[in-house]
Amino acid sequence: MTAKQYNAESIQVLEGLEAVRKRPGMYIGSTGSRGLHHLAFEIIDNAIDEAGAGFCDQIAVTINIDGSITIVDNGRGIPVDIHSVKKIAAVRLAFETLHAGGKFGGETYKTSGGLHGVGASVVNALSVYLTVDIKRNGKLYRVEYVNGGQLKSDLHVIGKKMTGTGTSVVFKPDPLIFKETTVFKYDSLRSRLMELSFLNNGLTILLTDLRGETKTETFTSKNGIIGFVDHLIKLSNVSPVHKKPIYFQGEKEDVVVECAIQYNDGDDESLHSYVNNIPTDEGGTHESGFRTALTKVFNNYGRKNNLFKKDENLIGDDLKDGLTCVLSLKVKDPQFEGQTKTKLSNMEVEGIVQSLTNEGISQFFEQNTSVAKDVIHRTLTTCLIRLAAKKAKELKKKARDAEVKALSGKLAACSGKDKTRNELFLVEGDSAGGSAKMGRDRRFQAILPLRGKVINTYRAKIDKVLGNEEIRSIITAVGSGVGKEFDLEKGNYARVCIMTDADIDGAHIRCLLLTFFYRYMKPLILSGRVYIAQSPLYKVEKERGKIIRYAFNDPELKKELKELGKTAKISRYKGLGEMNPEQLWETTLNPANRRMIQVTIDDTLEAERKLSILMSEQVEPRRDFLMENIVFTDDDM
Ligand code: 0RA
Repeated sequence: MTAKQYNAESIQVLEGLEAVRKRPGMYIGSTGSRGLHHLAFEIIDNAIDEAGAGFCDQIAVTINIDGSITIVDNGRGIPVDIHSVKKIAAVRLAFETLHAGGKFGGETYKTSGGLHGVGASVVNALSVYLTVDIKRNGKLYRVEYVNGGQLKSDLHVIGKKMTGTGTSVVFKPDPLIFKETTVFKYDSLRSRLMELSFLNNGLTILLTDLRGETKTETFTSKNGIIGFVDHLIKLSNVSPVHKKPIYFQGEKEDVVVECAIQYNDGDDESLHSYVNNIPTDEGGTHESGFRTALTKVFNNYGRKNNLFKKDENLIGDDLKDGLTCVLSLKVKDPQFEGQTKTKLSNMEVEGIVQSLTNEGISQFFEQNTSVAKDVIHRTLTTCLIRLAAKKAKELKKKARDAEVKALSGKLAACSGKDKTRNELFLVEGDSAGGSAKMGRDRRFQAILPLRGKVINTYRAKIDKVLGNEEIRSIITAVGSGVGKEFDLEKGNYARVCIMTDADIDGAHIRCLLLTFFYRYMKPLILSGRVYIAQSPLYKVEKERGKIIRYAFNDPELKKELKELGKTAKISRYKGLGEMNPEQLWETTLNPANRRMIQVTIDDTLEAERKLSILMSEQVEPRRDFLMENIVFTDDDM
């Protein structure tokens, strides 16, 4: 640059671009790999805008050996005429001035993309070199910059008698700015370029990588966003439920809407929305207007054509399962909000999209009745599944409520709410149950009398087990559920105590209950919450009841008799029912005196073996086991 070019204008330009170099993050988000690719997308988006305006149908992106990148389009060529006020070429204004008043002068394009719309000057400011070649007016022009936007050669003609028009921009990101990496990733460029080719019908995009072995791909979508939907469906391994995709486009108050929809047999929703080619991952007003209209149109069509039974009605969620959709908008002055600034917030867009969608799909359905039927049936399936699940849930709740109600007639609940203290006693028989109800400490002890025979759960099928009334009462009272769904956390009690008579029937019932817990509520045993209540076998009285002692077994009885002497008249309890409430409290319920045995399983395999002997249908091994392991008194025999 010669000294005379340093006028006030060029000093201003350099100050502007210097600001970008000082705080690049402010302009491109980050100086990592993402920011690096933003540079390329910024230039690509300018070419896309030229295509969107209808003047360009080919864009070529080439990653060069030196790490620079070239973007060529066959558009009109950036204007080269001298600006009347600024006295420099228009192309120079675009590459040297920050926020050059929209893209290349305000009203040129109806809508324009650009990731941040920061402009070509930011790319220039962050490059070690940047060259623009323009074919226009039959000439080839060139302007060159180095070291962050410093003019190396002003716009000059390098070729004459040229045919065609277009623009080529080549730049190499500055490693002083992009310290992490200056390497363009082929795949990052590839996926965005493919997306752009789908979004801009009729546009062909070439991607070439000259680093290493030359690689080239061409992206052309003759079907626009219909091709996009097709591509998405093929990627996700599902099958469409109708052959022809739903498609409509429309324009209202300067908002252009284009949409393609295809329903498939999958469960997921895949909705991709764009505003001016920018993905709106967080949705926004356009998506909500679209969904509202979609639900309304489907319901109207279904009802009008008698596809619904009278109380059937689709809700928004019913339309999501199996939906693959691309919604692309062109909006003049898009406003973005949200975490990642990808949520459209223009309020006027909601109603516009809603009415265009309404019209577009209604019309499409009218002309494609078999597609309409297939689509409505697909969404109706989701609707019916939702209604069935709701009904099942209601029935389940109803059944549970009935169970709790039935139980309330049997269970004497405790008044305290402390689940870490409360105890449930499963008591054999109604009369002992009655005494226990009266004798307990009702603040923390609950009593469930067991009336009938408890089912043998060792061999019975699960539905039979769960159909047994006594078992159901126990499950409901314990409150943790059963089997695979057992959840210890949900339980109502810190202890579940089995309280049966000290005879062979009592032993049998105890065995059946333990088998049930072992099979269907194993964590209850493993967490040490199952107990066996011990009640005394003998009462030893002296001096007309002034002295009362209890013996839990024969050795204890002998000991008491030794202490109290021969005059003590002895009584043997035949069952729990013979004890009055006070005695039952004193001997069996009162935590201060009672002798409870905690049920443990030291060896689950051994427990399995014992259970199989006890519960087997073969009588012999069971009798042998019982004879070996249970001590009977004379009365039992
Ligand atoms: C404004 C006006 C005209 C062309 C362009 C912008 C333009 C910009 C870019 C950026 C990349 N490629 C581009 N191609 C064209 C021309 C207006 C006219 O010819 O009348």
